[in-house]
Amino acid sequence: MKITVIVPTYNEAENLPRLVSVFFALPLPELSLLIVDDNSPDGTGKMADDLARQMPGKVEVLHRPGKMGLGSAYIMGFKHCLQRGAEAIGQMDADFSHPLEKIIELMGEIEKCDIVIGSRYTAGGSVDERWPLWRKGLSAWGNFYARTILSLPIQDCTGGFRLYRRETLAGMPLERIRSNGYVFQVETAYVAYRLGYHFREVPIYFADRRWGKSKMNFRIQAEAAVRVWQLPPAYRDLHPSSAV
Ligand SMILES: Nc1nc2c(ncn2[C@@H]2O[C@H](COP(=O)(O)OP(=O)(O)OP(=O)(O)O)[C@@H](O)[C@H]2O)c(=O)[nH]1
Ligand SMILES: [Mg+2]
Repeated sequence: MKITVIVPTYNEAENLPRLVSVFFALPLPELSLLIVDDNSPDGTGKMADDLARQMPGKVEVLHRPGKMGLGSAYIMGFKHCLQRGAEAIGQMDADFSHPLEKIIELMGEIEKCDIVIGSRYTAGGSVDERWPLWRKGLSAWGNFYARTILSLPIQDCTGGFRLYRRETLAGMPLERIRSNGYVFQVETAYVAYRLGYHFREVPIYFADRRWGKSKMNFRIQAEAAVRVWQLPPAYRDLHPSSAV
């Protein structure tokens, strides 16, 4: 199976080279990486180009002119992967929060469903004990909030470690997806749920970032709180037979 994992980056120079070497040390010759960089001031984009030159066919880079948010970076990446004929498309953060080796398990599960979620909140999943209490609470509350309002059939709807079948993304109206911060993960999960796609969750341990700075801010939180309520009316027309 030809699998491309998309990694959006903004100021991840301390993480990216390390991430690429750990990623390609996995015993999975069919994997490739697509980096979507937003003209990071710390030179992450240039680093990504160097890695792409060293690993042709394995690492590819898309550049955008400035920081435009996670959501639109993923949409651009999804469209690119679909055009290039990827059979499964993954997504992952650049900061080692997601356990890379679990990709093997995600790949096993994607045979049996449409979307696999690397999940912090399913049985066996957890978050870094170094996370301050407010951050743990916010993440758990955010998940409960979105999951309950939207009746989502998954325990972790805000996480960014996922694997989609090609057909799943190809069936989703990607041009309608508007969220830009982490609520993008909720919006894509909701669209998939409305379309009747099947989810599976694989428990993961989510590690706090060790290098680089968080991009989390109040604006991203506020977007999430409001956007969740906008999703049911925005996607009222979607049902299992309306996959595009
Ligand atoms: N291209 C692009 N990538 C972004 C943008 N914002 C965040 N990212 C990347 O998206 C991933 C998740 O962002 P993080 O800052 O780690 O967000 P988080 O995991 O919620 O917060 P921390 O781990 O606490 O920093 C990382 O790989 C970031 O570099 C953006 O505007 N554009
Ligand atoms: Mg992070």
